[in-house]
Amino acid sequence: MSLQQTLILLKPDAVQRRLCGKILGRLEDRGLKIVALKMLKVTKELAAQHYAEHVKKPFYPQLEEFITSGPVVSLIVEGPGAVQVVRDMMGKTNCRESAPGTIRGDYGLSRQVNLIHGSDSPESAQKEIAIYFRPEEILSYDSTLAEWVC
Ligand code: RTP
Ligand code: MG
Repeated sequence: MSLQQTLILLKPDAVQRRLCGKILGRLEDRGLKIVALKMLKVTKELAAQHYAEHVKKPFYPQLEEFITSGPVVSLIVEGPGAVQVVRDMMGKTNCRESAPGTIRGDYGLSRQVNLIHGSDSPESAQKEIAIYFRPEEILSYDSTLAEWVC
């Protein structure tokens, strides 16, 4: 499986509920490597760019209101098959239908207020990474200190 990068957002509910540390911990525990990370407020323009496929859907006004309602944490993680690995860790869109052991299944009950976004394909990942990060914000590094930590 090839090394992939994928775009993750810890949505406003994750920030407001102080769950970012737990969610980032799960991603790191799985072995995914954080190569970019920042906090920002999603504007209406950014929301429309990110969720272009949903802009015309009936639920978009609520999605826009939610995703622009407070700061998010945006990050890129890297790993073998990272796009699908993260999607599997997230669970289903509706938290109530998400299996225990997934992020949405363990921390959420809502269909819309669902803690985390992850790119749904390698193509979406490339597009979303370019929306949220400039190339110089994405770091390339070896984990040479890992042996010392162990
Ligand atoms: P995301 O894009 O945020 O990672 O979530 P997803 O792939 O699991 O779900 P998607 O279908 O792409 O929907 C994007 C976000 O829109 C909200 N949503 N509300 N019927 C509804 O009320 C509805 N459907 C979707 C959710 O916040 C979902 O994550
Ligand atoms: Mg999606």
